[in-house]
Amino acid sequence: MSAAPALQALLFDVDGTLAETERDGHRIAFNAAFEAAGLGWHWDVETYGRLLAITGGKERMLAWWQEREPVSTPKEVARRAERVKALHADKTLRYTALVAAGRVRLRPGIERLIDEARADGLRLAIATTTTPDNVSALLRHTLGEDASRWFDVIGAGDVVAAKKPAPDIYRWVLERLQLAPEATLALEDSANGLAAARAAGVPCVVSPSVYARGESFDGALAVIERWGALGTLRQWHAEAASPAFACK
Ligand code: XBP
Ligand code: MG
Repeated sequence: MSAAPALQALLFDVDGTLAETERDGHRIAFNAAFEAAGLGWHWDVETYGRLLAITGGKERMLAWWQEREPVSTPKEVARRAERVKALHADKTLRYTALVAAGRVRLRPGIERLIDEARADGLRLAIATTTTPDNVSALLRHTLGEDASRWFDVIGAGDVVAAKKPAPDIYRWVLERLQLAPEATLALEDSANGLAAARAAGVPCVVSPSVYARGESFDGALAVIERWGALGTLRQWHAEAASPAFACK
């Protein structure tokens, strides 16, 4: 029986994991951008929940638009992508303003977990689909001015072409950390996030966000209601490499 590689880094997802950002943050910002652009679109809570299956704000808007008014010629598709890019830039400004106004709070237990991990000498990283500006704003306005510097690597948004559930963002982060996936542990809130971590070989603990409750989390090391102590995460990580876990 080979020993589990020691845990060296925690890889945090952002939306739904660090904070419940979607319903009262991103959704509000998308709707405000739609209104400002005079599009006559509105994503209610339920519609937005359905659209979250598509990761990435630009991709989500494009899928919505395509659903309502399909286009197919390369020219139309390119023109629409440009429009969505501008719309998304406006949405990002609106979202970061909401974060700066204190409208998004960390999920219970996250700050303590980060404090414990730093005190314990673990490395921290972020692997997210959301836009880099959103990550900086969230870290600054919840954890403090310097918080971005606590993370050795921040992998976010378009640095990879394929967003979660593709493993690319996890691979991108692991490469920069120069760590094997087994030496890390991902913290995720959704089935798409879990799939991305697992496809990169990263063991993953899930604490479902409000929109993700009811999803299936097969392959997770553990599924927990709220983020708990680092000691428990360490224990699950150590068990992950045991033959007993492999047989589960
Ligand atoms: C969540 C996402 C993002 C956000 C919106 O990412 O899929 O698209 O909903 O952010 P994760 P953007 O759970 O990986 O943090 O509009 O910036 O894409
Ligand atoms: Mg998430």
